[in-house]
Amino acid sequence: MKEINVAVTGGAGQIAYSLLPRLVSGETFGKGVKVNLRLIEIPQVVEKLEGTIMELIDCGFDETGNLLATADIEEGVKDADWVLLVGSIPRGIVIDGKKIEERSDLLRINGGIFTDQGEAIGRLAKSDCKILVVGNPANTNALIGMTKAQNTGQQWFAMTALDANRAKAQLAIKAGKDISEVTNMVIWGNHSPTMYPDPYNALIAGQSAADVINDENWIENEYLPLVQQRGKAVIDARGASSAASAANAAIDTVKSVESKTPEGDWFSAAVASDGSYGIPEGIIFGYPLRSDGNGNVEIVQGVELNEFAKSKIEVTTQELKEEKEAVKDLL
Ligand code: NAX
Repeated sequence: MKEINVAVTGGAGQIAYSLLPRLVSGETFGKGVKVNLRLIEIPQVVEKLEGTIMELIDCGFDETGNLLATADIEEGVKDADWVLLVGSIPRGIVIDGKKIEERSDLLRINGGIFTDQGEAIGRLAKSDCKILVVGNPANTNALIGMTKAQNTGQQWFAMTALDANRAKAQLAIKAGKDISEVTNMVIWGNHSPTMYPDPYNALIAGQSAADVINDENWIENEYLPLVQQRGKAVIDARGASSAASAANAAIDTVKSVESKTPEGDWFSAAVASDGSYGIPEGIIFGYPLRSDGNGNVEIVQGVELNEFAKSKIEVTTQELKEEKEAVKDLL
């Protein structure tokens, strides 16, 4: 059986609890591929992972390979084919008597984590390793990790697939169509409330979703805030942040990278800007992407942006530039 090595940080967290079984069940990397899973946690929590490992064994999947729990990032990412960086410090945590509420404090604290993790990945993971950052602030964490990794064969992504799935679902509901008919969704920019979910280029049964819905007021004043604030709405309703849907989006992203993108479609994730669409280089930006199914992912070119889109993209670009400025000493 072919074997691959997959490392996941935040292994004892709530997203991981939904994510891990699906990584080793054959669903994500395919039937007949053994998945060796390394679960990485902070030292205070790493013992709990023994329970998670017991449960993964008890699932009895044919594709489950070696299972390892570690607090040592180097051991965790050595020879990794995929690294899913889920772990991070949440907003609201108290550190040294101070409640961490400001995005700038969050950026700095998490930035410190991603410095070490990025360096270890660059040095020890496989030279064609793919890295998906889920932990927030995902885009800027990915920027820090990628910068420290200094390994140009490796590919870094920040997750916007949850936003894209949310954005598709709301279009389908509004249009009264099946979600399977919604394609070509892209989340431009940052995984934050400034993101721009693009209903003009999204298609419903091959036609612009905005044309199908034909309600500009709804799109601009209801749809965008609904998608942008969906994470908060879930927290308010559930008393905890999105976990099953976030895990599902991480799996969607891995599958989208690993398999050939259907003709004419694209998928959504944030990658290092190469200047496409006038976005400055040196930030991790949500783009429409295509994969050839052999590990090569490219930014789709030539997507038309109307004035509304351009104004929204300007705002999210500005936010990413400011985030970069806030962590510039870590880069
Ligand atoms: P939890 O707080 O349940 O779990 C996080 C886990 O990470 C904890 O067990 C913690 O001990 C661990 N951790 C912290 N620092 C670590 C380190 N240096 N190395 C290894 N593990 C470490 O959070 P959960 O609900 O699982 O969410 C995880 C992250 O995903 C958060 O940052 C959250 O904001 C982010 N999200 C990102 C989304 C996206 O679309 N990109 C959506 C969902 C989610 O909000």
